[in-house]
Amino acid sequence: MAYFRNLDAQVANLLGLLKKDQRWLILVNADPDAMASAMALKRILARRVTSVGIAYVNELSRPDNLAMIRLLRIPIKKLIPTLAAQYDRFALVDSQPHHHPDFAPFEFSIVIDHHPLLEEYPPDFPFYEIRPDYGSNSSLMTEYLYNMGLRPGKLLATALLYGIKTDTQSFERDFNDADIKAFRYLTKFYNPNLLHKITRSEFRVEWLKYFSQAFRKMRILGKGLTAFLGAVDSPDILVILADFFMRVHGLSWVLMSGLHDDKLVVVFRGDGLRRDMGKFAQGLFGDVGSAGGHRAMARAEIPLENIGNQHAQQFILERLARKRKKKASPKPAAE
Ligand SMILES: [Mn+2]
Repeated sequence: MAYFRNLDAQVANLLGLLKKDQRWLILVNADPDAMASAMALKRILARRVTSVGIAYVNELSRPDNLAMIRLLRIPIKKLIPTLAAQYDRFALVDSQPHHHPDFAPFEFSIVIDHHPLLEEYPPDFPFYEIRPDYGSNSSLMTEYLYNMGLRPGKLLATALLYGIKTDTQSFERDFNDADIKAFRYLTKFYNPNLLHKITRSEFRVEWLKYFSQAFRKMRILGKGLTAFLGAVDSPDILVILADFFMRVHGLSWVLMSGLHDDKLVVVFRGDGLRRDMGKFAQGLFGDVGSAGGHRAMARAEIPLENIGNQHAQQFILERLARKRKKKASPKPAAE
């Protein structure tokens, strides 16, 4: 019994598309799983065609993504028309063409993905494999490498392992047996120090000033923590900080707020066990702005004109206090 499922028929179809004089460009909406998948496909295409490039369509700013590109030497470039003009065949991994407007102009010969299939976008490509039951596209690519007798080198194995790790949130989210098998298989080839370095690249130097602000301004309210940061360069920093403080033992919810684009942005994070953050956000700010989300994460955005002359921090604290008082006071006895 082979370790992975047999892909002889698919591999024959895939190889049937390749010709020596072709120049292939692999497109991605870059995240770790997509970049690892592109590296794997490049490995498959290399030496069978004239050249293989990798291009991304989104903004790349997450530190772990940047660390991955640098440490695993991923030759990825921003997609621009002059770059696309150098290629005559196009492939897409970890995405489908309707996922991003910049994919629309291309005619894809290969699509390998694990996102859901939508009825209104039936796949119609010379080669495709779309498997929504897979937790990560990297697992799918690992199966292809294995079936083609291609042993992943240290850098590729580390990339694929990180792809599986991020997409399955270290197997805390949906995954199947192939994801587990691929993960175990790749551990024979990867470099643990590289993986550790990429995993721990979580913050940017420019963000550290916000950490010191948050430590100075934070208030503990029972099992919760809140901090108002004033103006922030990007609301993303509120998300980073909220996730960071959720790692403190004993806290069950965190509320990080700041001002951006004439709005008060409030990011909610919870442990998903007690309070429902979506309802919490709705109850606190639903009357003055957009507010909502899931059990463990939510967000509110309040136009500053809805706050009036009040200081934003005061506005939040008063609403929190009102909520706590309401919760603490016993129900009035029936008359
Ligand atoms: Mn993916």
